Amino acid sequence: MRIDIISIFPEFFRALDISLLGKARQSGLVDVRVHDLRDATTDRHRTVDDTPYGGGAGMVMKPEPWGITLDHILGDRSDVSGADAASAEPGASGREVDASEADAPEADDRPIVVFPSPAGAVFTQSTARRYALERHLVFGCGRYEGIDQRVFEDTARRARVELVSIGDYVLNGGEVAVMAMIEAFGRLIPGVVGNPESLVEESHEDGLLEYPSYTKPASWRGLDVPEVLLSGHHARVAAWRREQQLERTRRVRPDLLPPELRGTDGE
Ligand code: 6GU
Repeated sequence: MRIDIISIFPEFFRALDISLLGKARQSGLVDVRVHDLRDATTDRHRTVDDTPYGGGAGMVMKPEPWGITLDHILGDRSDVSGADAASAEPGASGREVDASEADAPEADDRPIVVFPSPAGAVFTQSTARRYALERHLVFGCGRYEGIDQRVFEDTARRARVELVSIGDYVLNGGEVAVMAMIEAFGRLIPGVVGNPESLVEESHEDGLLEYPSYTKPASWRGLDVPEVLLSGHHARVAAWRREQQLERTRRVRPDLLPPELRGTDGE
């Protein structure tokens, strides 16, 4: 998988050299390239922002450095310029298509360009599963009050554009959000985690929160590991864990449960 990241704080992503994804990069499974948006500026001050048309507080990121950087990452625009880009779809190009191809349009293999934004759709485990199977992801980290809207429109001419939020709170920029997203989907890339079974038993994969875990010693500071876990009775352990998952999810995240499992005595 190839991952490109555009940011005015490229040093931020040095953390990707370590840990799980660092190993995946060394093994050649993942190719991460970080781009400094300011490298695409031409003025002495390497300006990436300007005042908003129509007035208002804050600054808006200028379109030109974004266009130059995205052109570099996505390739030049020869495939969409000239001929009408909107008609560049299977069957509209004048070449012959057989019936099966015309009936079932092929999967969209264009890169996904993700713009982290509190105004985006919320990133979930299902988004992570989807990204983990992509061939090429690009992350465009905005700062200030946002990016000139035309950048999204121009990018959508040659890529799948997604505005994505990591939750209902406001960050100063997209960098931390992108790190969170990469951490979530990176471990789901086939081959990155040694034991794929460790992925299926955790929070959110089955729609419930994780059950509590214990290790030795069996008694610590007067606190005992639940008896059932010492029993060696696999069916009873599995039932206890399921009950714990349900209880925990009911208490802290009832919104994750289907209504019939929700109960009435939440906190
Ligand atoms: Cl993706 N970006 C910013 N700036 N703030 C956020 C966010 C993203 N997700 C939640 N808050």
